[in-house]
Amino acid sequence: MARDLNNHPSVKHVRSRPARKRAEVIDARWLRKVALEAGADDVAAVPLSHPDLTGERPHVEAALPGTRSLVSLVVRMNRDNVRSPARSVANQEFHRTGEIINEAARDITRALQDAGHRVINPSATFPMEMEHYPGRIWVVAHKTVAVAAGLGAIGIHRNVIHPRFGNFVLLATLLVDAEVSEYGEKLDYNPCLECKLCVAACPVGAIGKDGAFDFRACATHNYREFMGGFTDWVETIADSENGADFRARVTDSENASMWQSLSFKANYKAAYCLAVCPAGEDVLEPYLENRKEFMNEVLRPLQDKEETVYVTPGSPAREHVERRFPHKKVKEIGLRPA
Ligand code: B12
Ligand code: SF4
Repeated sequence: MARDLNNHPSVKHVRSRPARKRAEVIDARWLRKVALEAGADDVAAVPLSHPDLTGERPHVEAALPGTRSLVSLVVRMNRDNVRSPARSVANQEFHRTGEIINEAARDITRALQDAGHRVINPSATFPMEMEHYPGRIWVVAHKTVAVAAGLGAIGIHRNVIHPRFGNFVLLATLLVDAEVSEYGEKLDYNPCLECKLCVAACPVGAIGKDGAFDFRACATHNYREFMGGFTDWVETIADSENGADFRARVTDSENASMWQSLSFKANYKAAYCLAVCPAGEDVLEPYLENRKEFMNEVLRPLQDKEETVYVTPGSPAREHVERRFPHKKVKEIGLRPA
């Protein structure tokens, strides 16, 4: 038989104090203040009923039943870190910004919880829901939410470009069970300049001039040390006859890089599309002032970089690297699952 809770000390204590008032509607100005104080550089909310979020709804409702609004967060990255041909510098910038946005999201979640709301902050980056791999592993699509909330628009390279900060931003989303007093409006223009520098920079030709995206090419090279590439690396170990055979297949440098990714955080091989993008009011000036110099300082060093580029056998990516970047070393790998 269930215990009579009326005599439980916790229940008596809760009933003896004044009832907490939960605001039915979250004040948008309060939310903005809390978000900026927590470390976000921009924030906007959007109702889950927004027509652009139809595809997100079942995933959001599964993660937090009763969600009414999504709160989109933006945290800036330091531009020249992202642009440096020393990719350890860029990766550190991605990872640190990821930590900052996750911390900010968690702090805002705490503030909303303390104000009486049910609220969650799915990871901005990793971890994700790996039991769904190779399907949709992310809880909520931050780009889709940010665009619906008016924090930017999708550029040719399929990343969100914030009107001021350009694409040098990471995104996060909070799911909350209440309405917000003011929602963001979609931008009425796209900050993308259609300059196609992202198309020219991508080592594997993943970005089409028309905005088409070769997911496989990007995931094979840029994500060499993430899910699919890592699984291929393990399979190479399993397939090798002995140490010498393994060394013939994978170089010491590649193994050291994998060790680094496993020990610290998984490192991207490129992200050159973000690095070269001149869009955004805070970013644009050097490109407008002298395009040639901008190309020489930002685009060319990434194009000229001698590096190993990972492709799947017979892929358009393989043909692209060999034709456009003959000084880069092509390495065929199997992306798992195939
Ligand atoms: C899946 C994913 C990827 C995938 C697919 C990319 C993509 N365009 O969707 C891969 C692994 C290729 C990837 C790469 C990168 N990503 Co990513 N990624 C995500 C993730 C988890 C979901 C993206 C999403 O919503 N996709 C669905 C819809 C909205 O995207 P879409 O562009 O309209 O559709 C594409 C996908 O469906 C893809 N696709 C096609 N078939 C398949 C099959 C599978 C299995 C998958 C997974 C995808 C896929 O191709 C479609 C056409 O473009 C988000 C984090 C999150 N939780 O939201 C980060 C995120 C989008 N990534 C981000 C970043 C920074 C990157 C990289 C620059 C990584 C890096 N640091 O090097 C590159 C950029 C590649 C590019 N030009 O798009 C940022 C973008 C920030 C911004 N300013 O917009 C996000 C928002 C993470 C964050 N917290 O900020 N990413
Ligand atoms: S590099 Fe140019 S074309 Fe590509 S997303 Fe940025 S502004 Fe648009």
